[in-house]
Amino acid sequence: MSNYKIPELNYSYDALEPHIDAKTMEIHHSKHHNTYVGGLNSVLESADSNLQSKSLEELLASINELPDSVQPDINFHGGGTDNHNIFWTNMSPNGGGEPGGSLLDEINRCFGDFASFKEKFTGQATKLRGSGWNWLVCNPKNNNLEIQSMSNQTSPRTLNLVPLLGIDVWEHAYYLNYQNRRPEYIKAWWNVVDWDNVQSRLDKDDC
Ligand code: MN3
Repeated sequence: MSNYKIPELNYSYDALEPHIDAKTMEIHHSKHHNTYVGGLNSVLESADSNLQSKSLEELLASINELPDSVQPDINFHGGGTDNHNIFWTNMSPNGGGEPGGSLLDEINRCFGDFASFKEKFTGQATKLRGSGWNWLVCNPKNNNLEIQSMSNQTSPRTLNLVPLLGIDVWEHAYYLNYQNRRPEYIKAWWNVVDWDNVQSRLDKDDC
C-alpha cells in the first residue's frame, strides 16, 4: 500500500519573502504538490505489488520498463512528487550567495566559473517553453555537471541523471506575485538557493 505524503517544510510559508511570497508557497506546497502525491498514490494503488515495493527513485529510473498502463502517470505524478520534494529543500531563508567546496570546484570545471554557470542556467530557465523545470544535474556516465531543461514533470532521474538543483518554472510557481515576468522570478529565486543542500546532494551521490 503506497502512501506518499507531501513533506513538512523546514521553514514557514512566508520565510522566503520577498523573493517567493507566502501565498504562492502555501498553494504550491499544500495544493499543487499534494495533487501530484495523490496522483502517484492512486496509480500505485492499482499497480502490481512489485511496483508498489519499489522506491520512487527506482520507479523513475526504470520508467522506460514500466507497463504502458502506469508509465505516463508515474512519469507525471511520480516526477511531480519527487521534483517538488527536491525543490523545497533546495531553498532556504538563509540561502543565496555562491557555493563553495567541491560543488564550486565542479561548477568551475564544467562551466568555467560560477558567473558563467549562473548565466547559462538562467538563460535556459527563461527560454524553457511552456511548463517544466530547469535542472543542474550530475551525469554519472562521465561525472560531469550539466544543465537540463525538462518538460512538464518529467524527472531527470528518468534519463539516469542525478538532480542537484531545480527551479520550477510552471506558472503556478510564480504567477501570483510575478504574473508573466518569469525572468524576475528566476532572478529572485537565486537569493534563496540553499547551496549546502545542493552540496549534500552532490556528496551523497558521489557523482
Ligand atoms: Mn510546481
